Amino acid sequence: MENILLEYPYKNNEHIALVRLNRPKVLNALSTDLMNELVECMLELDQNPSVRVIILTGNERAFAAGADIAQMVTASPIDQINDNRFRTWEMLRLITKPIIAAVNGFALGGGCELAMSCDLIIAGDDAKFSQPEIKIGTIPGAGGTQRLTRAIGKSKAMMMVLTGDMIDAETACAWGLVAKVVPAPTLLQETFELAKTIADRAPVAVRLAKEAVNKSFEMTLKDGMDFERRNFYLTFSSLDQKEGMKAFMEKRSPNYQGN
Ligand code: CO8
Repeated sequence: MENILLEYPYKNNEHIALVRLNRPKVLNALSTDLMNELVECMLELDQNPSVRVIILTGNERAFAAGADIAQMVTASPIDQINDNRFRTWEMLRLITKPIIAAVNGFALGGGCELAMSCDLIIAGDDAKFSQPEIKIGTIPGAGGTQRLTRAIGKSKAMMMVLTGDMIDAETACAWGLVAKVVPAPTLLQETFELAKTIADRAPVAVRLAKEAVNKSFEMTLKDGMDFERRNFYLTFSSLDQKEGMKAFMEKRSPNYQGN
């Protein structure tokens, strides 16, 4: 893999993997090759029973400055259909383990959309978010008009999508796009601490909870409540639920095995 780097186990923690976008010369522009490698890596990590949380990051300057414009500049719609590049983006939805986007620097266009495809975003205080496609004569294509609108509401999403202008990390947090802002140099350490906390929770329940929250984007409230109830019942078939409640009653820490 040339375009991404995998650190696993991350900081000697076998439950946590760090995936780094690695095209620094072009601010991690998301080429087809990069997206293919990213999805392949994510699917493998999802299959690894030891991995409980995945961190996705870029570098200090950029999480990712968007889809690779060089690949699109002369592309026809048919080229894009044949390239089938959205297939990889769709496949990210198959990952069952939590993915935390750790964003320093630019998260623009497809970069912002990739961060939003993760389960939550932690931002360094120098992070910048935008959907700048309008400035280059197109519109978001990987969820920018949909996920952003759900995250920050119609009026603010319209402002971002129609102007293409950037917002800073504090604004992104105040608007609900980002879960937490931390000093940029501490981004990976802070994200690691969060990942460890999630990795300490019952893994089966974590997966079912992720699935249920994501369903809230796709279902009516009634259907979502039904879905949640079924996943709630399902947790009672796990040994981890027995261990979690027993440990509480015995006033000790639970020891979850992920089954
Ligand atoms: N694609 C290709 N190359 C890029 C990209 C990009 N998105 N962004 C930056 N680069 C390259 C630059 O061309 C430059 O290369 P070189 O050194 O060879 O000239 C290098 O990265 C460094 O960039 P700059 O010199 O421009 O650095 P600055 O600090 O001056 O500016 C910016 C940084 C503001 C981030 C600027 O680079 C910029 O505006 N980049 C483009 C941002 C953009 O428009 N992104 C949206 C792209 S379209 C998109 O994402 C649609 C998604 C659709 C779904 C995905 C389908 C696959």
